[in-house]
Amino acid sequence: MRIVVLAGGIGGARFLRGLKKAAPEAEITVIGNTADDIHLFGLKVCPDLDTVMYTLGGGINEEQGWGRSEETFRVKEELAAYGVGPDWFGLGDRDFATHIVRTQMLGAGFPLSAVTEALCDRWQPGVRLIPMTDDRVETHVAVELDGERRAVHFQEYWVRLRASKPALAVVPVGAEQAKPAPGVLEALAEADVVLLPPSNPVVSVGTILAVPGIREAVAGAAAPVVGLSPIVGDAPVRGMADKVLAAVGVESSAAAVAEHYGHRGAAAPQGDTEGPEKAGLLDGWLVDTVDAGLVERVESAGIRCRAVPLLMSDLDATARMATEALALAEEVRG
Ligand code: FO1
Repeated sequence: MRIVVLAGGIGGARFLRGLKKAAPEAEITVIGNTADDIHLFGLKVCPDLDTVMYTLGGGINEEQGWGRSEETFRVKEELAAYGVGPDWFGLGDRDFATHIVRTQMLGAGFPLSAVTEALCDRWQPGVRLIPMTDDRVETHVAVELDGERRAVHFQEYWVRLRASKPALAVVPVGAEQAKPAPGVLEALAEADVVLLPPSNPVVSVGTILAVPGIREAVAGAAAPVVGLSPIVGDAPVRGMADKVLAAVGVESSAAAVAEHYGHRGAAAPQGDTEGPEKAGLLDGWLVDTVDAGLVERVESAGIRCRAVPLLMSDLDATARMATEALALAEEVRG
């Protein structure tokens, strides 16, 4: 079975570990978000690609969900001693090696997709990891700082500001000019199942869908499309999805996120984002058992909905979620 997953960082990576356990025979292709990417100290850092690669390859710092295990920070300390910033982004010594190899290969003319494949040769994540695009896309967030509206890089918003201020706008800069990376559209066309994992619907899945052609490829896929809510109760399981959901006019609820993605048979509601009508994506949607009361509302939008435990408390729990998602995909397969 060929499964394609549009994944962001920590939530998506943890889900993928469960999916691999639930479907060990499946051929999994991950379309990874690259709009979180940041250039630091002359290096290109790809947080979401690295989180998937390290998590599935066994090198992740488990409690953080990002960065390497057994990390040290000598280089970071030396950079600070030179007064070279920023100091708010925790790059460890082992992690620096990944960014050095990546930047060296990019500098030699290899596209990000080829670089990612080369890095995965070492980590053997057990999935095919393709960046959403080989072109540069970076999410910037508009916030009010010192009384004026400023655009900051997503990582500065997320890490330095801790998403402590409302996001007035979230813009994947460069998305309009970006092209899907080689293999992305083919994987979606050939998929037997397409999954939207519990990643951030705005700054992870949303940015992947912002690359021209990808949203249409998901909406037009022969495969059933099933998503898992990143919101349980009225709060994100992890991260600060609610902060950026507000920026696109979506309430922080499992039903609102499903409506935001839209039902595959219809156009997705625009919310307060302008622009051309967007194709709806979902055939099925999983909400947590605490949100069982929302099943009817999601189904009234034409999206088949089931309430199952969605807390990825351990590998078995995550594998059960993945199994439920695959079962729902079979149920809605037209
Ligand atoms: N997140 C933090 O909250 N603090 C950090 O210092 C930090 C450093 C960091 C370094 C490399 C990397 O790949 C990820 C890092 N992250 C950090 C997480 C990152 O902000 C998020 O994983 C994604 O961008 C959101 O999914």
